[in-house]
Amino acid sequence: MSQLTFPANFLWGTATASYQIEGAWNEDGKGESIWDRFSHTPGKVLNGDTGDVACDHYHRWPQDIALMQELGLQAYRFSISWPRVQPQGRGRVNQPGLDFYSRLVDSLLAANITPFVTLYHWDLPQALQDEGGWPARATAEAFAEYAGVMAQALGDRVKHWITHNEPWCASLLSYQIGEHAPGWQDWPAALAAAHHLLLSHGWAVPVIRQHSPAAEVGITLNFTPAYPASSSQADLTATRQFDGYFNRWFVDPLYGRHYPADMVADYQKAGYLPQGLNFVCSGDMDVIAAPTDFLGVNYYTRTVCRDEQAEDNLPATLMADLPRTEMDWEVFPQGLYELLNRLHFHYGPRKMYVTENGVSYSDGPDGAGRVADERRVAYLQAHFAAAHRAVQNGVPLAGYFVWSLMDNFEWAKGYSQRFGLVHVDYQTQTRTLKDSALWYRDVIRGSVNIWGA
Ligand code: IFM
Repeated sequence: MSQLTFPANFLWGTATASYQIEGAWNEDGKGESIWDRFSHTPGKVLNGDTGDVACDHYHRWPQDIALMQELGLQAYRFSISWPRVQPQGRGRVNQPGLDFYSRLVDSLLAANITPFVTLYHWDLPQALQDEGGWPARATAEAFAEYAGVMAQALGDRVKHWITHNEPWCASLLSYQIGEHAPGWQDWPAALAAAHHLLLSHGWAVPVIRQHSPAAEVGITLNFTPAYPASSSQADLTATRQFDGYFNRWFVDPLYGRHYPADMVADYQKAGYLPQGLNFVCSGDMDVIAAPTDFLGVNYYTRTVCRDEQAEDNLPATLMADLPRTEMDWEVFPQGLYELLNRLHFHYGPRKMYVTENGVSYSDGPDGAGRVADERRVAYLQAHFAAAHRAVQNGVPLAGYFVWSLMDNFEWAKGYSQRFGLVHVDYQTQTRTLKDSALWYRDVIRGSVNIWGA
C-alpha cells in the first residue's frame, strides 16, 4: 500500500442539482418545470414523491453553505433552475430567481468555495416542453438566450460553467425510454433531442465566454463503459452498440468526429432515423465541436454486455458478480481509471473534472445519531485511488466532485435512494454528517491518507 498525493491545486468538491434539493417549486415567481409536471403525474415517480420541498435548500442554503465550510469543500457544483429565472423559458427574467443564485454565489465566494455552475440539469421550463421540448430546435435557441442571461448576471463572479449535465439522460432516458420527464417513448424524437442539446451547448459556449471572459466552460457527460461478457462476436457487437448509444453518440461530436457512423447505420436499419439525420443543419457539427476548457466526467459503474439472443454465444467469461449498490449498480473503480485514460488518449480534452461520482446506500443515524456508512468510504477511497492512477499516467484531471453533498430527490426513484455525504431527515430537514463526510473532510485537509495498491 502506498500513500497517494494529488496535484497541489486539485479541487475537491461536491455536487447537487436544483430540482433535487431546492424545493420551493412555485415560490417567488418560479415557472413550472417538466419535473414539476412529471412528478405531479400519478405513477411517474416511486411512492408519488415530488421535488416540491426536497431538501428545502431554497430556504436553508445558508445552513448548507455552513455545512460545506465544515467539510472544508474547495468547490461546489450546483445547477440553476431555468424556470426559476425565466418562467416561460425565454423573454421575461424573474428577478427574485436570479437574486437567489446571485446571493448563493456571493456567499460561496465569501466562504472561499469555488462555484461551478451547471446551466441545465433537466428542469426544462414546461412552457418550452409545451412547444415541443428538446426535439424542437427552438428549445436550443431559447437555451442560448438563457445562457446569456445567466452569464451576464453571474459571469463576473462565476469562473466555471457547465452547459449541460448528462445529455444522454436529458434525451434518451427522457424521450426514448420514458423513465424521466417528459416521459416520451419515441426514438426519432429522442435522437433529435440529443442533437439539440449538443447544439445548444455549442451555441452557449461563445455566449458565456462573451460575458465571462476569464471563465472555463465545459460540458458534463455521463459515461458507462461497456465490457463484453465474452469474446463472442455477438457480445462484441452488443458492446460496440451500447458504447455507441450511451457514450460515443455524445462525446464523438463534441470532439469533432460527427455522430458515429456505425451507430447511424444501426439506427437507420432499426428505423429510428426515418428521415435520416434531417435535424442536422449545415454548420451544426462545427458549432457542437466548439473548443471547450474541460470535459466533466460523471462515472458510477460499468455495463457488462451480453447478447442473450445469440445462438453462437460463447460462455460468459466476464461475469457481473461484483458488489452492487442500492441502485443495483456494480462497484467497479477500475472502470474510472480506464475511462479517464480512454478520454485523455482518444479525445484529448484540455482538462477533465470528475463532476460526479458517489454511491447510494441507505445507512441512517443510529441511536447515538451517528451514520456509519463505511461502504461509502470504501467506495470513494477506491475511486479516488483509481483517479490518482490516471493522473499518474498524465491524465489532466483537475478536480473531483462527490455526488452528492446531501441526500436528495433521486428522480424516478424519489427519496428511496440516498447518495449524500450528509444525511437528510425529510420530516424535520435535519442534516447529519455521515462518517463519509467526516472522512472526506479529513481527505481534503490532508489529515487522512488515500491509499493505493
Ligand atoms: O442523481 C443523479 C444526478 O442527478 C445525475 N447523475 C447521476 C446521479 C445519481 O443517479
